[in-house]
Amino acid sequence: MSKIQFRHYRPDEVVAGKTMRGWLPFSMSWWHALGAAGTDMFGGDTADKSFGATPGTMAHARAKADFGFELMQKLGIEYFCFHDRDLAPEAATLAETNARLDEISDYILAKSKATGIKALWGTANLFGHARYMNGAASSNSADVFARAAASVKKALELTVRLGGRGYVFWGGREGYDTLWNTDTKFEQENIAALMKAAVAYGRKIGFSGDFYIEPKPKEPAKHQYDFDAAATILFLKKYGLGGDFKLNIEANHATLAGHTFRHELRTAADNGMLGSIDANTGDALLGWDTDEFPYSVYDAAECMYEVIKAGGVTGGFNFDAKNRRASYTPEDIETAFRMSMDTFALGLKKAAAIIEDGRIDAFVRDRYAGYGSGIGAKIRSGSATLEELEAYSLKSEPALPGSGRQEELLGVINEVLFG
Ligand code: XUL
Ligand code: CO
Repeated sequence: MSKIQFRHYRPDEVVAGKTMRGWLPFSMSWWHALGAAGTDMFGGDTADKSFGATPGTMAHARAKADFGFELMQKLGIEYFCFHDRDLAPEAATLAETNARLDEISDYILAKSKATGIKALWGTANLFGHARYMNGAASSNSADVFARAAASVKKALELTVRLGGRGYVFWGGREGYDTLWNTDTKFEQENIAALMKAAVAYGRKIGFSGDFYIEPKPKEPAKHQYDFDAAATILFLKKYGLGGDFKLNIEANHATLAGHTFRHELRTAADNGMLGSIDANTGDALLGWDTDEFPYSVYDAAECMYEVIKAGGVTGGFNFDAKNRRASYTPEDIETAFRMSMDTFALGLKKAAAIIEDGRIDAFVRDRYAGYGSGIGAKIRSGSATLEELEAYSLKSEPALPGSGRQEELLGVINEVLFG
């Protein structure tokens, strides 16, 4: 029994015109909650995630599902995310692997029907097996490409079967370590080809949700093609995938790219591509993907401000987060979820309060007021020529633009957040 209880998360409470549950479709990640057991580069598992069964067996796959559904029910979480590999261990052949996935998805589907808990999104693990050492769709081996495509096909079928809202591509090894052995254009064309084939097959089997790319700049590859939201959007538009794809923005990936989480959310939203969120956080002092449970109310308020402005996400908030190595008990898992769900609930309330307060939005609106009439309106309409703008400028020198008032606005935010 966790000592942390919800103080802010009330699923049916209406905030900014929608219930908390509507703004925050929370999701459990199968790989972290039911898989990650504390192993790091320097030591093995600290947590026991056998759930009373032998790891690597189908009995263990079922035991994980049992624990996962119990946890989600206890927390009021209505969605889960999965890789094919999280659900059942890989077998010696593809046919056998697929049979295992059929078996476990029967088991999960029965639980889903009984509880109403569904998949938020599914994906294929195209980075763990040795065959993917040079990437999956970006591999130099056409046989590996074909095998990756077969896994995407199966993972799409599982996603549809388990009611998934979305399907994710995270290109862990879709990148390069040295340009001396890599044809980057060739590889990206192949990635686009696999995505196009996935869209065609997904639509054929009745998948009506969004496909997502989850940007990440590095780790495990030194350079990953889906570096950040901007690079990913360019790729999607270049290959004509923009209609079927949106982005799954992960907080820790944003900071790895040298951006803030909020920057990535804004970039996605500006382009109509804010699909889903992998809710976690990194550590400011560590330069890698620590996948911590998010706890910063400030960051959550910034996130929810962007989400409210965008009208919400079409996907959800997947806790792509794991307990710290030294927090190894089952109680710690439940506590982590409660703490982070409450962080986002409070962040939502605070973001709504910032909007309600109105000072920030009014300031931003007024900051661009010069574009409301005269030469500014002409620029906005796209009809101002360089000759015209020169003639205008010859008449008078521009005054300094208005002060950005950054410190004042930060004070306003502190006041709304903390009183
Ligand atoms: C890795 C990561 C993945 C994706 C799904 O950094 O975030 O777990 O979310 O493949
Ligand atoms: Co993720």
